[in-house]
Amino acid sequence: MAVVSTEMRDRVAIVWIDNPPVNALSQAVRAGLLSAVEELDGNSEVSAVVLACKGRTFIAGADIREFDKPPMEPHLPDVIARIEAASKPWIAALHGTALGGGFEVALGCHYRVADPRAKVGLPEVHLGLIPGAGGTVRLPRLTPVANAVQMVSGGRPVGATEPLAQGIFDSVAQSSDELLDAALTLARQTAGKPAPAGLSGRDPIEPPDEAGWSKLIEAVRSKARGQLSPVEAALAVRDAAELPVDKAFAGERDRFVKLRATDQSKALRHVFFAERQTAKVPAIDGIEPRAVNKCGVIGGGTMGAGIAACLLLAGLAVTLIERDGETVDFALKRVGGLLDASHKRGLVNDAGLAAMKDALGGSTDYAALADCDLVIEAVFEDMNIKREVFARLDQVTRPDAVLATNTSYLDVNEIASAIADPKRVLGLHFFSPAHVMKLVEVIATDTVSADVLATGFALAKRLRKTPVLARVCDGFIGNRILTAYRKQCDYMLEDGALPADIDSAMRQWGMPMGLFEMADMAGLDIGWAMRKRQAATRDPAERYVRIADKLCEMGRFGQKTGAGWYTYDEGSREPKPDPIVEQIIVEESRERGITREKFSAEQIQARILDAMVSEGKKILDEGIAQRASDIDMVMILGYGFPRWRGGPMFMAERFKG
Ligand code: 3H9
Repeated sequence: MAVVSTEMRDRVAIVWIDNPPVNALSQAVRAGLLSAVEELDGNSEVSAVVLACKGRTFIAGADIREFDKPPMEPHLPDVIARIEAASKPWIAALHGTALGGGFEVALGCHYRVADPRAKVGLPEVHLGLIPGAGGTVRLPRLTPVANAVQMVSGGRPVGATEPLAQGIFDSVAQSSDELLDAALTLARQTAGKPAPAGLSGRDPIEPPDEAGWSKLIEAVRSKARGQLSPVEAALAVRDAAELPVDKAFAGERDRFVKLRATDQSKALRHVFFAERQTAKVPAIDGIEPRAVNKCGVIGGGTMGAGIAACLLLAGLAVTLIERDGETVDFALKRVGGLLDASHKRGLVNDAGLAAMKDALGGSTDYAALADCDLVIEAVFEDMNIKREVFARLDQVTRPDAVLATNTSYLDVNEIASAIADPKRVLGLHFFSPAHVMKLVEVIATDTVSADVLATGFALAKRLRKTPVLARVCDGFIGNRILTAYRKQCDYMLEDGALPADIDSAMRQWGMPMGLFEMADMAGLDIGWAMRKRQAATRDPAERYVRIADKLCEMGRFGQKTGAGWYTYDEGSREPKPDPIVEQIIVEESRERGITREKFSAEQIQARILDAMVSEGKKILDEGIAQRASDIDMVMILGYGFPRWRGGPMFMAERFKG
């Protein structure tokens, strides 16, 4: 079956692209398109051309897999230029997501007709690139320049009804079924007339003045936090608005080719495929997950409420269990508040919000979970309490109900052994806030059955999260690496660094926040309680840094007490370095007989990365993670590791030796 074929409807030719799964612009598609335009231009029977795609989407872009290979002719910019120069009008019929090179092909066409649900966008920045086939030049000639800057530097696809889509579509079909007819109607209206001038022959729309440009580009730069491509994308649009069009095309191509060779783009391409790889688990390949409609959540604290909101937002019914009536009411209000916030942000409409609130119930009685398909426990991190909860669940739930714990580091095998049939127990480790964070670690116990594990993955997908498989160990993948990261930071404090040195080095590295700022936000008391519990079993030979304990002994628990690693002015969350903390740290080094040495930001970053990588390697060797790229995804999605660096394991592999 040819990836590009032509069908005649009266005097209109429909050029079909059929290259599953997403109609990417492989060499065969580009070659097919080029010969179609040549052939149809020379065919006097044809008066207009509709370009449409089979399957779930219009062209979703260049074939990303080809970026690591030598470029092959015909090149996309030439194919698009040829379409734009066609003697007959070309009409793009857009459905699904017309992205990157796909949208650029549509911009080369003379008209664009859309399915009401279609989205168009230039997401190349997410791959560390900018559009490389005329997108930055043609888009600001179709929609105002400021909109074009936002679309190319932000990368977010837009639908027909969004203000950002202004000017992009010539018409929007009434329904998906009517898309082809709408495109054919437009084709007939234009039939016989010469193709109108292509976008590259027009003027840019509403270009900003010098001050406007500085403002636009600065806004992009500050949001990019060290990533190159968003800024390059904005600069390319500026060139497109200010330079002759052929220079703008050449400049765009030049930036694209240079960015394609950068470490950032290689890292982001790695992340693109790594993110899709996580759900590939041979043990559950072809296994049918159990049906999940009704869920239970035990515990309505921050985590439990977030999980409940996330389940409701995905259309599932939730019964929330708390210990007394007052706590149930409080927890339900908390969940309601999260749903209201989603409604306010436009993520849910009025009817949806009402339906979700109807689907939420609360109880103090575990018997209310009798008809649940799946229950997630999110109570206090204490093995005895968790085992008690599971023993109670064993009595009330259906024998085929899946039981999950949201523990972030406890032994899930031990939790599972609290029930008669441990095959139905697994870990689902959400990250806070659970209804926002994309990561879920799916923890496979030694006893879990394949269909229960498959249910965990299917649920994560339904919640639009990225599931990563981990086996049981203290902290699984993410928290185990975080512990190694934290230890390294503690060592550096004793060896000569201060909290602000470390935090600022990690911010420069691209982390949204430093470790000590994060600890102050989360509260130092929880970790302190855990360290006290572990004191008896701690290996006395292991290096143990006492600074955090000393701060806690002084009642410095972080932001909530106005002081922790930093100090905070009344009502402020702005961390300020505190001379008292410095004094404690310096004294501690002296007591340990350590001569303090200054660390550069690069040294701090290198020590932290090394710590993450060496823990990651152990995690792989022990079979806790399936693959190195899964570890990268955990660190990126759960802990703010900069996406454009590709994750610690990618960096170790790329820069080894
Ligand atoms: C570009 O266009 C550069 C140009 O400006 C200039 C060129 C000169 N290539 O995501 P899914 C695979 S840059 C190759 O699970 P969904 C994907 O790996 C490109 N493969 O589906 C997966 O494979 P597998 C700009 C691709 O329905 C399968 O397709 N475009 C590509 O959840 C299904 O994908 C983009 O950045 C590709 N372009 O989402 C768009 N796209 O089954 C990237 C997908 O083996 N794509 N695959 O795991 C997407 O955002 C989503 O795939 C899309 C569908 C929204 C389209």
